[in-house]
Amino acid sequence: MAIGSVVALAGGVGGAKLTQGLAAVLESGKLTVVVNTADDFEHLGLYICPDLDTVMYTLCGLNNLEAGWGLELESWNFMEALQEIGSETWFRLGDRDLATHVQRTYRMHANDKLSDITADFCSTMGTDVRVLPMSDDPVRTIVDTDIGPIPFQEYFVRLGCSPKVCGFEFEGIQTAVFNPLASESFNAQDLRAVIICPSNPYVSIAPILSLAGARNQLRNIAAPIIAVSPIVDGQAIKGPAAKMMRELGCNPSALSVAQEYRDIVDGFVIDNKDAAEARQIEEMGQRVLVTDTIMTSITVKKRLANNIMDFANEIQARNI
Ligand code: FO1
Repeated sequence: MAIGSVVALAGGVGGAKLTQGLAAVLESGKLTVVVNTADDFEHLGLYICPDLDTVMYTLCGLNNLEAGWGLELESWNFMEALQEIGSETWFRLGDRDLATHVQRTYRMHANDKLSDITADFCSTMGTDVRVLPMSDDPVRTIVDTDIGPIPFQEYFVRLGCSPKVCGFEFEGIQTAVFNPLASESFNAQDLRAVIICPSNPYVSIAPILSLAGARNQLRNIAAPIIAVSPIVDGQAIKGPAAKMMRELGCNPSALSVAQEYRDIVDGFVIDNKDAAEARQIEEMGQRVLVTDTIMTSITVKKRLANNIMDFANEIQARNI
């Protein structure tokens, strides 16, 4: 059993899987997950937080494995009824998942903070992991593409990531405040490691690191910061990260991801398939762990989480 607290930065599915492994190997109550909220949007009057919900549902063992988002044991009566009355149906909200969005929207209208609503959901759904939105203020990713700027969910779901990407904007990032609870967790006396999960570096992790003060705070903490590559063998494990990299003129590789994080990361975790890239990453000043990073079962998730914590201890011991 690992002693001390750990903070993970996460986006959707890849991040959620690693947090599940970490939650299983760390002491109860010692994991904080800071989650990207720049994918959030208002749809049909509802406040939708895809990454927060994916992390929360996964940690509670309630996630829909088949879809990769939403709740297990889902039914789709609401969507069918929407279709019958000629409403938009490109973004699919399951009947059970709908309850989360309705309750969240209801509480947001009553001026409750997203952090408090998320904490209440986590406690009622059954996890002691502290799941924190990166900010209580709205930040929205706009994808700059060859056909113009597109709000993130329209790009991702409605257009199936087909437009060619030329950049990203995070609307609201200048005024949004980095969640003070996240900031506090970086300063915890017993902090053992900060882990950047295998999430999309451009649209999941970059919004978190772009909040005023977040990147600087990370540069100054004593505990090791370890990132896990979301790219394995030139492919994203899930999602459009590799396609985005190619379109931005960057080779899709673990090495390219390591370069994105070079100013903050002490250790970088790559898959066995990318072992040949280890030397170049080490030459950039990062320590490298080569291991199995494809999380196909809870056993692999736990093994990866344990390997990352051992790696963090090793880095810490050498830095003392
Ligand atoms: N992703 C899809 O590809 N299609 C959907 O219809 C869809 C619905 C959806 C509903 C609720 C939710 O929380 C997530 C949903 N997602 C859907 C996933 C999500 O939009 C993306 O995977 C993330 O934003 C990227 O991390």
